[in-house]
Amino acid sequence: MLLVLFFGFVALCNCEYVLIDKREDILEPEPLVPLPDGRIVGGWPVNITSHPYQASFHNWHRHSCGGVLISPNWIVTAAHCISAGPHRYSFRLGSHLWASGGTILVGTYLMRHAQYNASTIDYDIALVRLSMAQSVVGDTIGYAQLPPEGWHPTPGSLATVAGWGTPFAGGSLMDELQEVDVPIVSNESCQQFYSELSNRTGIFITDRMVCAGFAAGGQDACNGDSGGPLVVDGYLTGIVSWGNGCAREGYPGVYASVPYFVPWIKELTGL
Ligand code: 4AZ
Repeated sequence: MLLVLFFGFVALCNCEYVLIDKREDILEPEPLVPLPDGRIVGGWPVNITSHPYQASFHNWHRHSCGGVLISPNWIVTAAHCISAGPHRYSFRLGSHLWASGGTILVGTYLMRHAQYNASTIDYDIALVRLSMAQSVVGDTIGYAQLPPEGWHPTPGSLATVAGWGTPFAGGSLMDELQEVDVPIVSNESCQQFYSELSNRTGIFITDRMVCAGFAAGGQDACNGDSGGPLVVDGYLTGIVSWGNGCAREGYPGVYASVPYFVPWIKELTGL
């Protein structure tokens, strides 16, 4: 019944996001495409001051994804990181350790992009409105900078991705924040890398995605890094989304394209 109401609501309001509140807890989470795990592969530990906008997104008090603080009231993350209402989630900011330090925030509204599609991993972006405004704290908590409209990363330019993802299949999360540098790959060549997989799975590289990685692999984001930041020239450029495994030769990491979503983010947040 609630399910019917919910979909009716979505259909009627033609809204740009799906507001997930407690009522929708009864929705079955859509199955995610099984993705191999790993971590920030080939990276190094960093202090939070290198990424003061980096949040650890907790599900029942355990790190499950990354998140990015973009203003006093808003965190950006991946849509696939959210499958229930806000009561089970919290965010740690201002610490290079996901399990301690800094400060804990909670969200009042979780907004997955209305066009998010779990089968194609398209529109894999979500906004979280915080229950209380978070101001800048020294050099440990700050806001990521959104790119100006029309800006796009140049293929080949170096991007930095950060997170607490696990080190290998079946491994544990990293205690300390890690980062790694990976070059931006054009969507055209990324689609070529993924062509066989695309034909097999129906998951294509869309305009809502940006890719980064070395052709030979070796450095990449991985499971548990999802929702976290990819930064180019000081601009938030991507949100960790998916990939065929991690750091594999011929398979760049795939990110939600922040330049594509800047108008959507501005519209919803009023930034
Ligand atoms: C994941 O499962 C995931 N190598 C994130 C990023 C990548 C792969 C998997 C990219 O969250």
